[in-house]
Amino acid sequence: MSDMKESLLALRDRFDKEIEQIKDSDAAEKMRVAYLGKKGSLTQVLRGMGGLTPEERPEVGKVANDVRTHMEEFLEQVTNQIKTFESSKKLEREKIDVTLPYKFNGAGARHPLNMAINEICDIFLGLGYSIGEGPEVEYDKYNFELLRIPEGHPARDTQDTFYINDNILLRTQTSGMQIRIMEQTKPPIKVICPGKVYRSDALDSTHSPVFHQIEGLVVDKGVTMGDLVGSLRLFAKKLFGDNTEIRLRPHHFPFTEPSVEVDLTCWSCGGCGCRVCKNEGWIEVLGAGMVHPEVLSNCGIDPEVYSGFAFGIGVERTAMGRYGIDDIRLLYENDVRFLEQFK
Ligand code: 2U9
Repeated sequence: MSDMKESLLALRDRFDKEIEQIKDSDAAEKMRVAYLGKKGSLTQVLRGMGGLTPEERPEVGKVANDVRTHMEEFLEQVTNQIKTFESSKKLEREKIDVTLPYKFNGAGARHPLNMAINEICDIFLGLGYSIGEGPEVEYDKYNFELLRIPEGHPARDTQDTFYINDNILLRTQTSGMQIRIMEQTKPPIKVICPGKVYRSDALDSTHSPVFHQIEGLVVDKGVTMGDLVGSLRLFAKKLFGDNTEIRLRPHHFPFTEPSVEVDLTCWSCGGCGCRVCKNEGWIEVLGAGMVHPEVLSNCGIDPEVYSGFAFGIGVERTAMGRYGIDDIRLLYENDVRFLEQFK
């Protein structure tokens, strides 16, 4: 028994001498493995406990535990000291002299798409709308079903998208958010929903599989087509100038009735006809209509009591017109030579 106790105390002395020499945390870790690890010296000595009598075991066991605790505590203390020392050395090495002269690389600029989104949102905020944002990964129900686009409807082809599974997809319009708002809020509702939308389209100079929309929704008692026309007219004038007029053409959307496509006076020629408007004098910018009564009731709003209008603005198209950009791809390439022009 005394042999084992001696071995343990000798081991502890050896440990104490060795740990004095430690200079970094790697060496401390090596020591921990060498003494306390599975194949470490202390473990080796303890293996000999099998040969002790039951009376001897508690006494040797206590010495062994004391030695182990001593080693663990000592190692922890030394490791902490080393870490503090190492991190203060690192901080010293990384010290930055903020008084050194620097090279100014110039301030960045907002992306034209964000500029257009901000400009459009500001106009509607000024008209008393609030802003709602929702998920880009959307349930089929919110993107299609509740908007009167059931499975097999032709609009599913024109708005083909990327499916996560049968029920979940990348949204093709931000309308899902407006549906959620209608489900959760009692009218009056006056909201715009800006955001990224996805369609299974090939990239060319006017199309992109990812683009941005701002959709608006107003629901209240007695909302009419006249309110829609007045609001869009005001919006067009604020965005493109006081001389801008709007023109409505009948159209069809499953979620609005009646539905219209809305043209604005050409921002390039003011309506006389030019290359930009293909000599029409008008440019199509958005779609709109009165919210279909079935869409209202799908969301728990009584169409006998309430009515509403909705509109959708393509941000890319608006930004391209507003800032004279002739290829949609320029908006996604992030070429600094292009972006710098918007400073
Ligand atoms: C609800 C009900 C109706 C939103 C609308 C349009 C017409 C429209 C296009 C504009 C350019 C899509 O990005 S684009 O290609 N949108 O023409 N959007 S009405 O109607 C709604 C929205 C929400 C609950």
